[in-house]
Amino acid sequence: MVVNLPPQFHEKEAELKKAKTIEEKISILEEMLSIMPKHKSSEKLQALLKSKISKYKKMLEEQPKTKKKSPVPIIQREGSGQIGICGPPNSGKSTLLSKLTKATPEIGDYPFTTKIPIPGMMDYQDIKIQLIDTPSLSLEFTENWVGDILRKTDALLFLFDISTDSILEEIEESLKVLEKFKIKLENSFEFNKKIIWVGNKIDLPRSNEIKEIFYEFYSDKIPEIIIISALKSENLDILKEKIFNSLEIIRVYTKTQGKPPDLENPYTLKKGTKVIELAEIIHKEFVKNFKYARLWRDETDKVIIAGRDYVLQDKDIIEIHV
Ligand SMILES: Nc1nc2c(ncn2[C@@H]2O[C@H](COP(=O)(O)OP(=O)(O)OP(=O)(O)O)[C@@H](O)[C@H]2O)c(=O)[nH]1
Ligand SMILES: [Mg+2]
Repeated sequence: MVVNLPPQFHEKEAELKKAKTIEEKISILEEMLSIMPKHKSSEKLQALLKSKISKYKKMLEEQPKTKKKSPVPIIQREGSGQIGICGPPNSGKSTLLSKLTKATPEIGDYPFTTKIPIPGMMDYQDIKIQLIDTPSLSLEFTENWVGDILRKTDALLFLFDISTDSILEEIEESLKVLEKFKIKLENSFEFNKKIIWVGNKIDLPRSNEIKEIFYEFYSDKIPEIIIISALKSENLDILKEKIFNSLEIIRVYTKTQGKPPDLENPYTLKKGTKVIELAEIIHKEFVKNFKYARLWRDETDKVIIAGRDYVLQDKDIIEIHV
């Protein structure tokens, strides 16, 4: 039987021959199917078109996905606090991570060496603090997931090169990225996160002169800056203390009656935590039956008798009585 096909059908047939992508072919074939007359005599042609469509759809499914989205890295939180190391390209972020932790990030004398976040654990006295090395802050290249990681940290360590002539431009651009990430507030020098400002590469001769330029522009905005050499491990002990202080945490050691305190595993708590809040963390029963706590402070033998609302301090030793 002869099938009477409308002229648009033949136009589409011509288009189909020129179509380059599978998607285009499918869409043209579907159009052809919709415009052709549906009756007994066209059944064969309909079936042919349908089988072509399903063949192309199958090809499409089997095609390797070339434009795979790169997975967003996730960092598992560990230790007593989390610090994000961020800043302009080539400032020494990865070098610093390698000096403060056992991590072995790639270090290069060219910008944008670091492509993925690298965590490492820093020992600070008897606790561990997680540091995360991140790709440098650039308006053009930094991906949004860097912002997600930085926003989740407890504080940021902003590391810049204090020996480079382009210090002001570099800091300016990084700050714009932090603004884009909603970490810096718009049109003000305020941040919704604690920032530790660190100038690196003090071992290089130009650093003394350039440090003055930095102070001229930023001393009224940034009250405290720590100057280090990551490469030569200069001032890293001071920096570690600042990192610990930025977390605003305290360590409290517990003891049971008649036994020495457990000095190995302190509880790390937010500054301002009360005795009863620690009791609740240790065991719910302690809250119900709490009578008082015996507390030792400042490494003296003097015993403090503390009630529920007594505010704990770093390095307190506590014995809870129920
Ligand atoms: N002189 C000197 N060079 C340093 C210091 N810290 C890092 N460098 C050098 O600076 C270059 C960049 O160091 P990286 O640690 O890779 O810097 P980064 O900030 O991680 O760089 P990106 O990941 O590319 O943003 C390397 O050649 C380091 O050896 C320092 O304190 N003094
Ligand atoms: Mg790096």
